[in-house]
Amino acid sequence: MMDRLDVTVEDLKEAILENIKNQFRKTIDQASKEQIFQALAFAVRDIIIDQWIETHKTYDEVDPKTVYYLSMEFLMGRALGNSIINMKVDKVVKEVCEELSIDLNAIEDMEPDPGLGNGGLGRLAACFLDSLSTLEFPAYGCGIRYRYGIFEQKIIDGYQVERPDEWLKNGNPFEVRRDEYGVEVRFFGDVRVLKTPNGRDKFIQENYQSVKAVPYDIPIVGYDNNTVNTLRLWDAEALVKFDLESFDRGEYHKAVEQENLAKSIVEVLYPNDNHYRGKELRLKQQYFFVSATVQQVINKFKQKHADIHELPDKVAFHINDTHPSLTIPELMRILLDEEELEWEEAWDITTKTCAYTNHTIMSEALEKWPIELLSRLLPRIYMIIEEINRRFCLSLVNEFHLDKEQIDKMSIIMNGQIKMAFMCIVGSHCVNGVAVLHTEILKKEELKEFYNIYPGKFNNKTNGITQRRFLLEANPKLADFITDLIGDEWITSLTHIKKLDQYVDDEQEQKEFMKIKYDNKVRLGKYIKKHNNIEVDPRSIFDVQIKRLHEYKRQLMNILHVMYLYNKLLENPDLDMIPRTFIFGAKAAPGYTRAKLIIKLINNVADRINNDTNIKNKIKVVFIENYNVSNAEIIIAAADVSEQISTASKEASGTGNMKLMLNGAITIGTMDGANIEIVEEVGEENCFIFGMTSEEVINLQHENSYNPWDIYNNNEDIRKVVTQLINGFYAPDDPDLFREIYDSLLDGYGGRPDPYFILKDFDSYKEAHKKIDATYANQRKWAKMAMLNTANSGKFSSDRTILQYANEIWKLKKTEVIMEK
Ligand code: T68
Repeated sequence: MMDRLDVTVEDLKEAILENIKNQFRKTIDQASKEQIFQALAFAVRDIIIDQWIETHKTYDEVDPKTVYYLSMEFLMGRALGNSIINMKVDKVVKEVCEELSIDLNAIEDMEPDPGLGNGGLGRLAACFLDSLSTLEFPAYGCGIRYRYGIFEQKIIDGYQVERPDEWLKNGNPFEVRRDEYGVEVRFFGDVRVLKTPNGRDKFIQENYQSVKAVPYDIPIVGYDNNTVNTLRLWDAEALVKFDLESFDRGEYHKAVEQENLAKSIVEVLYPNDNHYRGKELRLKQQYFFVSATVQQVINKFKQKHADIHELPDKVAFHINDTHPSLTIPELMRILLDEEELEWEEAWDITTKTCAYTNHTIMSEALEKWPIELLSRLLPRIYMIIEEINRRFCLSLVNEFHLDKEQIDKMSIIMNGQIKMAFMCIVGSHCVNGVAVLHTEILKKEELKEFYNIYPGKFNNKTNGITQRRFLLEANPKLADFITDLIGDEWITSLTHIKKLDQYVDDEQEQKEFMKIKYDNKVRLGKYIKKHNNIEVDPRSIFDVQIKRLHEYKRQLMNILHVMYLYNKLLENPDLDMIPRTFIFGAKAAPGYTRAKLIIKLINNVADRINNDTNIKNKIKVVFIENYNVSNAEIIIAAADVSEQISTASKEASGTGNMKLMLNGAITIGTMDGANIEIVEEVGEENCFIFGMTSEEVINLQHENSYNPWDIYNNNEDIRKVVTQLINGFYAPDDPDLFREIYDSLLDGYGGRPDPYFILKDFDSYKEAHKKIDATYANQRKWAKMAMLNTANSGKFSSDRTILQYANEIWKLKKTEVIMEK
């Protein structure tokens, strides 16, 4: 057998055997699974490499405009299986594995899951890279090669315990170190201003510390084409390696300092999502990878172009949330201090080159760096930010005729802090939100003052996900089923999946669809048995909430509802209900104590319920340890119900909602983020929508009239559940264990009632769950609804999102790569 890349079974087999021999001095029978993984990964990399080289040769010749997607996070998930699928060598690989008696799944499980991200924002960046390559757009992902990614979560005695994620322990077969592209990045020191003979100010940074940034490139394989783009992750090294000269000059101290600086910068990913903590090291990380990227891009640009004014025609910098916002002053620094442009020209180039995506409206997530810190760490950058702000405030007076109060509200620098989102808006030509509702809230509430003066800058780009990883790879049975019915165009053009519509009433196809779901539930059941030692029944409803643990995402409301159901079953063990398996997967930020306590609560509830034989297995609760991209792929394929229950207005978009919908799970959700657009596509009758709208939430917040005690006093079911948090029902040895949660529901925070309105939405949540039960009883109805969810998920492909970014923001042209034979 031979495929379109001319990879034959014989060639691949030989490559694997050679790799095992040369790298490990073994035969295949002697090799460990880890070694076979390495051998296969290197063989696959060798197949990728020719297309990778050809892609960059093409870019070199065509010189197309290229996007540099700057992100502190890329939550890639495993590369091996994905590359095999995107290169369409999966059949060849399978055959080779059969011939060599290799269990491919077991081998794929040997690959560490590169977790260089926290959650939605990092995974979105990864989906975007897949779509950019598949759509043949010239692109780089630019980020940090963290030694340690997101921590590995252990559950010990019901508590989350964090372990370091040593993903690079055995090396990374997919990365290539590119020493030749190393650049220097400078921190600290002073800025001296010199007057040049022609009267210009020249700014010289002195007494600085510096590190060398060295890129490691990772290939991003497009689906069924020859495009292989690059994820460029920067590593830090000491610039002065204990050289004798510095010893002689008595600079031993400095050499050690630079060594430590380099080591610490790339050491670890900050494990907070939707939360800002003003840590110096975090700011160093941000400037480190931003400066390295911008410097290297300018170097490359200048090799081909004499006129720096053409930069916006060839380069787009995309700022993924404010974390890489220093792109703006760093580009200004290079244009002013190195290219010696005038401020106005430099500013024109910068704003035309940069665009910014906002991912949150929650105030605790907005980055505001203290002046003291930023000006000490990055003295020249701070001067530039001050000048950006001075000119911006001047324009508010002269162009927009605003008064002092209005200007104070909008000033980038205020009260000793620098507001990074404001700088991004001022310094970019384009600002986007990630779902229609989110963008509207930005324009009308959160950033309305900016929208008023720059209405043309704001636009929406609803998030998307890649169907290649989250259907084709994660759910091969459903993928085959779909392809058999309607062909395989959906793989690169997800709107075609709408053709499934014609089968949703077909009893035979409904049965087949449900059989596939059942098989996927059996697969997840085995995973749960292995990891949690819990038996789950694949005939029960698999009700799934998988996402970071955050109060606004309301895992607490979910578990309170489970507690309520359990109370009903204790009252009446014969209660007529379809058995339900509640599945949770969530990491809490290590410093977020309340989130960790909610994990403990879920696990205590699980323990009690799973071991209660009185309730006849009608409820099971499973907390899946260490939720990550790899186990997400197994969970998503097996879900019947998708919990998307954030307090309306708080979830910017959500993307898990899209992955689950695509796999035929039905959403129970609030009218928040992209849920609204999901409802629009699939119809409200094919979801279970409940709770306050964002308008109601925002109004109630403004009125400040919410009183959870009224609900508590008037609703017996709620009172019982809430009381169980403090009467030892779920913590007999320590009845006060969950008191903090009890207090948060009733008394809220520092005198303000619970801003997530859990008790307020509880009843309508409960009703929505009742409807789920009744609907599932009618298997044909359920099957139809589930199929309609899959059929109407076409809008939520990241291919659609990326096409919009490419056409409307970055102005990229598709650049086809043709392989020379
Ligand atoms: C998420 N944000 C949004 N942030 O919460 C989610 N934050 O609604 C949206 O779908 C997704 O972005 C993609 O747009 C995050 O995931 C973070 O992870 C994060 C990390 C560091 C600092 C702040």
